[in-house]
Parts: sequence; C-alpha cells; structure tokens
Amino acid sequence: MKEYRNDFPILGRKIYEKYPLVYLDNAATTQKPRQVVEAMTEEYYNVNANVHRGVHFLSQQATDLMESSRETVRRFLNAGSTSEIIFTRGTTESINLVAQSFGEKFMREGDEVIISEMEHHSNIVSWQLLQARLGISLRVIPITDDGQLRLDVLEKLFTGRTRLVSVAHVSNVLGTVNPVAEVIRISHAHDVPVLVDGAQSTPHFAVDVREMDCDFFAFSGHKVYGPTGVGVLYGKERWLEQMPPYMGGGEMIKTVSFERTTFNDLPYKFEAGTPDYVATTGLARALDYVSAIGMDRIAAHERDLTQYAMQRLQTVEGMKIFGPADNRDAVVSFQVGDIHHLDMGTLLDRLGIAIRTGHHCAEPLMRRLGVEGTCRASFALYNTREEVDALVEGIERVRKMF
Ligand code: C6P
Repeated sequence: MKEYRNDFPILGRKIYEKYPLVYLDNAATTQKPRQVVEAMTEEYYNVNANVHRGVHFLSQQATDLMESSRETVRRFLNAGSTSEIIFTRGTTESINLVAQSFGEKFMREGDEVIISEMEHHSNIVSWQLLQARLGISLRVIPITDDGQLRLDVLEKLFTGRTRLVSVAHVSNVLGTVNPVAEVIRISHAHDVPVLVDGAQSTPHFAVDVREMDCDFFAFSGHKVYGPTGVGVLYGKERWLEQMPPYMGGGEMIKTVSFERTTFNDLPYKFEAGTPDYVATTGLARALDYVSAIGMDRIAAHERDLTQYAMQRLQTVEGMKIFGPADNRDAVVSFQVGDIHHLDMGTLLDRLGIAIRTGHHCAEPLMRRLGVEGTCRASFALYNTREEVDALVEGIERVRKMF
C-alpha cells in the first residue's frame, strides 16, 4: 500500500523540523488525499453556486454534483435508494437526528433504548437528551473483560417498552468489531429497529446496509479520508417517511404559509438550509478513492498491521493492551506500567509520533476498564510496519526515561 502515501502530502512533513511524521491518530480523523482536496478546490474555483435553488447553469451543475455524490454514497453502502441517504455534518449529527426525530414519533415516557457499554459519547448523550425531554430510559449491554458485547445479556434487556437498539459497529477504543448482524437479528426478532454507529467501520472494511439489515447507519466523512463537516445518515425509507423533520428552514419544505407548512420528499425533508455541497463532493471522491484501492485490500492491510502492532507492543515490559486478541480493527489502546497516558502521548509527540490519549469520548467504558484514560494508536491504509516499529521504539525510549 506504500505507493498511496504519495497521495497524502502531509505524510511528508517533518515534526519539530526534525522527525518524519508518524501519524497514528486515524480513528480521530484520517489524512486527505490530493484527489479529495483537488476536487473541492476545483468546485470552488469553477462551479460554486447554491444547490437545488437556481435555474442558472452553475446552480444546476452544483446540484448535479451533489446528487451524484449521494449516488456514490448509496453505492458505497449498498443502500436501495438515494432517498435513504441523508447528508449531515457527521456521525454525531446523524445519531442526534434519529434520537430527536425517531424519538418524537415513536417514543413516550417509560420507553427504552438499548445501547452498549462501549459507546462513544455521541451514542450515549444523544439518548440522554431524549431522556430529559421525554422520560425514556437507557438499558446498557455489558461487555466482557476482553471487550466483547455480551449478546447473552442483550436477549434479557428487551421489554415491551424497548423502542430502539443503538450500537457501535467498531469500538473507537477497543477496536472490537461487533457482531452487528447478530444484534440486528436478535432485535428484529423482538420487533425493535437498530441504529449502527459506523464511524469506525466505514474507513476499514466494506459495509452493506442491506445485507446487515440495519434500520439506520451513521458515519463521518472525515474518518474515511473525506473532508470535515460532512457525514451521512442512512435510514430505511419506511422509517424516514414516518419521522418528522429534524430542523426547519429552506430546502426541507414544499410550501410555506404562516398557517401551514408542508415538507419536502426524502431525503430533503432532513436537509434544512444550504448543505455543504462542496464537502459532499469531497466525500464522494474519498469514497471513490478507497473503492478504487478496494475495501478488501484496505481491510487486509490494516488487519495485518494491527496484528503486527499487537505482537510488537506485547514485547514492551509493563505493556497492557485493552480489547480482544483478534476480531479487532485498526485500533490498539494500551497503557505501559504506571506511565500516565498524557506523559506517554506528549513524549511520543516529541519524536514525531501522533497518537491519541485520554478517555476517547467514552468515559463509561473507561470506568468499566478501570482506567482514567489510555494511549491509542489507530491505523489507516497508508500506515506501514516501519511506523509501528517507530512507535514501539518510541515507547521503549519513554519507558526507559521513567
Ligand atoms: N471518534 C475518536 O477519536 P464525529 O465527531 O461526529 O465525526 O464522530 C463521533 C463518533 C461517533 N462514534 C464513534 C464510534 C466515534 O469513534 C466517533 C468519533 C473520534 O475516537 C473523535 S472523539
């Protein structure tokens, strides 16, 4: 995969004018290939006009670009229709949209939402906001000590009041690839729809929402080599049709009077205001980029790299790795002896190595693991074994200092 590094100019940077950048914070955001940035620059320079509004040439062209990006996303997820593809600002907004809109339509006081112990805050707090508004409650799927969902307990969490299950496809801390197809099968057997948080799966392996049979699927553009500020909510048409708009404004209406407003068709009903139509182009080019390389090739490379990293890291004295031994994707959280994660992150940074430290927006999971935070290395298609070696050597240097 090394040849693709040339597409990412930032990878050639020297940190502190000295060390070659070793970028291992890809779960937070990935770097962007030229193809994405150039497509966005080209649109700003040559096409820019507001979409879905003008009869003029540029507006039509910008609209065509945005709608062909929606088709690219549909293909990427293998959704049945572009009506089911809603552009949002990212995973967080996609989950909040479902919480607010699905919640308003289908939930009442005393109803329940099932999430898991390994969720990102966006898949916890969105439901707590609904809890405060409607009086719903949360039920939580526990995890095993090695970071896997307890499906045996999931069965027991369903009651007559369960309205939705919402779980991460891949944990941003543990790297666990959750058996979402099984979660969906169990939930559907109880007549309960499922939202899958795909923030950490879409960058790493092929996703097929129809095969998975999820009811909603959320992901962020910036984690899959696309621009910031754009993401996607996939929803089955039969749910989206019944759900009320999430925000009011231009684009999401059919007619407006002071007495009565009627709403636009899907997916526009959920896209109030001027969308980031340049970012949607960037996202589509990013999805084209990974599709051209092949999601299966990316998955194989990253799994190999993750296994290599686990083996190499285990040779470090005092190393504790969180999460499962296999069945994990591109993320390794660890702690070395009693070296504070912030110290480790800061000192590795001085060697040009970028990792993430802290609670990773998953405080309840930190509590379950019995730690305040961890160090986290996360991989992308452009990372190499040499970079893993640099990480391990860096950790050894820090350990010796302590
Ligand atoms: N996790 C990380 O470093 P946004 O911020 O909307 O693009 O994505 C939110 C989100 C939702 N679910 C999961 C599983 C995630 O990992 C994230 C983002 C980043 O782990 C930033 S906190």
